[in-house]
Parts: sequence; structure tokens; C-alpha cells
Amino acid sequence: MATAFSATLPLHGSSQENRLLLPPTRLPPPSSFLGSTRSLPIRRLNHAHAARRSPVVAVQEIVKEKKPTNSLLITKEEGLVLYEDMILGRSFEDMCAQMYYRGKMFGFVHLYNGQEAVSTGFIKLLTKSDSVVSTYRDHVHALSKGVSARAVMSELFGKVTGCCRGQGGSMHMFSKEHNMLGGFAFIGEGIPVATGAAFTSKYKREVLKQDCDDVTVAFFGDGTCNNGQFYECLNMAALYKLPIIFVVENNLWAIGMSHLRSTSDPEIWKKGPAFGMPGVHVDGMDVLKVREVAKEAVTRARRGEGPTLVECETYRFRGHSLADPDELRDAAEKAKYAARDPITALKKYLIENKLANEGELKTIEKKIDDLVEEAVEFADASPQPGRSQLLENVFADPKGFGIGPDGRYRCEDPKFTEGTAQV
Ligand SMILES: Cc1ncc(C[n+]2csc(CCOP(=O)(O)OP(=O)(O)O)c2C)c(N)n1
Ligand SMILES: [Mg+2]
Repeated sequence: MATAFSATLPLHGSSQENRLLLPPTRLPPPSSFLGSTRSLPIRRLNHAHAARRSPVVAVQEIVKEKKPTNSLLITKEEGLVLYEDMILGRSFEDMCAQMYYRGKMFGFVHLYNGQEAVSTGFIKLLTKSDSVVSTYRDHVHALSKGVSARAVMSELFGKVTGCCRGQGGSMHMFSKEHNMLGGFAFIGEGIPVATGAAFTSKYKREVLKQDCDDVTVAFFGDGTCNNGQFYECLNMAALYKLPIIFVVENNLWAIGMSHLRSTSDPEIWKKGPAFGMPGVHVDGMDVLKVREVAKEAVTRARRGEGPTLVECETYRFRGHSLADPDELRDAAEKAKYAARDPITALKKYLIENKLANEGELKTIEKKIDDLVEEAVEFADASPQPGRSQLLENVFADPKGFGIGPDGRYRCEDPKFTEGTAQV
């Protein structure tokens, strides 16, 4: 494999795990696949209904077959696109932190620093009509999908020029134009939405006979994999062979809860084969490895071969949100992952393989710095939403007492206060 990226991240061995004396999970022998310590066994279902399903094929087997070991994984142009996207994600988030602490944005703000290889590795392979669903850690997925830095920053500032006209804020980035189907504050909420989007693509193609090979990528965290919606959607996606990729961003923590303490089997990728779809583990600090896995998964989905579960092992470089002082995670663990910064790794690969020189990369960094600065100026100068926008798109009775058969708010009925209710 022609990647200069460093060795793999063992999932195990955090100090948290040691303190709790959890039994070590038995790992299969190390595999050279994309630097992963785990390999995906090819499992064929041997129960009575196996004939209904397609055999489960490991994504990495396909990747191995196709990749000669001595060729570069990307062209110069692709490398520069990846680098620019990751720099955009990082610079944008660093700027968010500054703006948050200056009081320019309100509510919770969850940053993506450290996880850029996942967003970039997947989304830069997608077309505009493909869909992306994210979580509350969604700014960078929106940027990778093409939503402008101006629109995302303005949304964070609560301004009318934001991608949701200031009504969504940090956790709800949405853009119909870019098929960015939302950040979702409730964990797991996005997974059924993504499954629905994938169902739409299949319905268009197979029932309406439209020329549609759109795929959907759903991003969510390790903690979310303990949520029921994840399992329900894996089942439906496998059953209907939907064009979807479930991407777990396993950053080893769910706020202050270690993945190893909260999950019966911490190897999330194994849940794919359990539902009849490929599951793969990939080093999520290495954008080239993520991209190789993403290519295969996206291609399978486009060909109508169904869903894939991808577990990207990654790490967030900041606290859970900007309100989190990040005192729980062990300093040694943080330092270990900081040394594997995905942007530094890509830069090293580009330079060592003569795909780019320092000057070209600096030019990109400067361009992105200017773009992010300009986005802040734009957001700052943009107007607040008008008061009339307040109740737009609110379908519930804003006064909280229901709507009567005459279509009027119950509380406006003079008889309303005759009972026990007090308005
Ligand atoms: C349904 C629901 N339950 C609980 C929460 C509170 N909550 C917010 S973030 C979070 C942890 C999620 O961790 P993970 O899925 O690993 O994502 P990460 O923050 O690490 O990206 C929880 C439990 C929530 N937002 N939604
Ligand atoms: Mg997590």
C-alpha cells in the first residue's frame, strides 16, 4: 500500500479501560489491510433464510484485489482537493471556537477537529445529488458537501443569511440545494432520515424507473451505536438493499463515557455482517485509507448492491462541546492521537510523494484563512431574522393548549378558563 501514513491505532488500552479492569477483547490476528489491526472475516450466512440474502462480502477484500501495492492512491489534483477540504474544516472550527468565546454564537457548539479525514474521505467522493446526514457535530460535513462557509457561519451566528435562515443554529445544518439533510441534535435521529433518503433513491430507480443512482451517507458516533434506531435502520437497509453507507465516527468517547465501558462488543463494524451487510474497520485518522474504503462502499451502493457499515476509528481534538473543559480524557491518550493529526499526515504524504510542495500547500492555507475570515465578516454584518420568522415552520400550537375544532387556539376561547386550566 503506497501510503506513508503511520501505524494503526489500537482501540484498546485507554487508561479508562485499565482502571476498570475490563477483560481484553479477543482480536483477530493483525491484518495489513489499510493498516487496520482487525480484518473483516468473510461470513456467509448459513441459516435457513440465507438464500434470501446476498452473501456478505468484505469491502477490504475488494480493495485488496484492485490496488497494486506500489501505486499512489491519489492524483495531485485529488490530493489538493482533500487537503483544501480538511484545512477548511479545521480552520472553520478553530474560528468557531474564537467566535463562540467572543459571544457571537449561542447554545451548544460541537467541533470536529481531529475527525476531518472521515468527512473529507467520504464526502469528496459524492455528487451533489447524493445525500449526507450528520449529527450535532455537523459544520464540517456541511462544508465538505459544498454549503458555503458564509452560510454555515451565518447560521452559527443566528443570522438570516444562514443556511437555515438562522433558525437551526450549530446542530441543524441543512441545505436542500446540497442535499445536506441535516445535523440532528438527538443522537440517532439522523439515521432513519438517511435510511428514508436511501429508500427514496431506490424507489425512484426501481418503481418510478427514473435514472437515479444517488447514495446517502449517514455519519454518527460510537455512542449512538447503542441506540435502537441504529439497529432498526441496519435491518431495513439490509432487507431492502438500500444505497446507504452507515459511517460510525468512533472517537472512543460519548461525552465523558468511554466507548469501552459502555458497549458490550466495542468492535462496531462487526454489526454489519450480523445484519447481512459488509462491515469494515478503517483508520479514521488517514484520509486515504478512509477514501479507499469509501470508494468501495459508495460503488456498491450505486450499483444497487446495498448498504455498508464502516467504522472509522478517529479522535476529537477538543472537548465534547465548547462548554466542555475536557478534563476527563487522559493526557497521554490525547497526546497519542494529536501525534496522528490527519492533516499533518496528508501533508507528509503529498510532499514525500512529490504530489505537492510546501508553497502550494501554504497557498491553500492562505486561501482558506481568507475565506473563513470573510465568512465571519459576512455573518457579522448580516441582519438578524425578523420577528415574523419566529413562528414560521412551527406546526404545533405555539401557546401550548391545542387547537379546537373551529381551527382557533383553545386558549382564545372565552370558555377556556372556566375549567381548571389557567392561562
Ligand atoms: C436521544 C439522545 N439521548 C441523549 C443525548 C445526549 N447526548 C448528546 S451527545 C451524546 C453522546 C454521543 O456520543 P457519540 O455518538 O459517540 O458522538 P460524539 O459526540 O462522540 O461525536 C449524548 C448521549 C442526545 N443528544 N440524544
Ligand atoms: Mg463518540
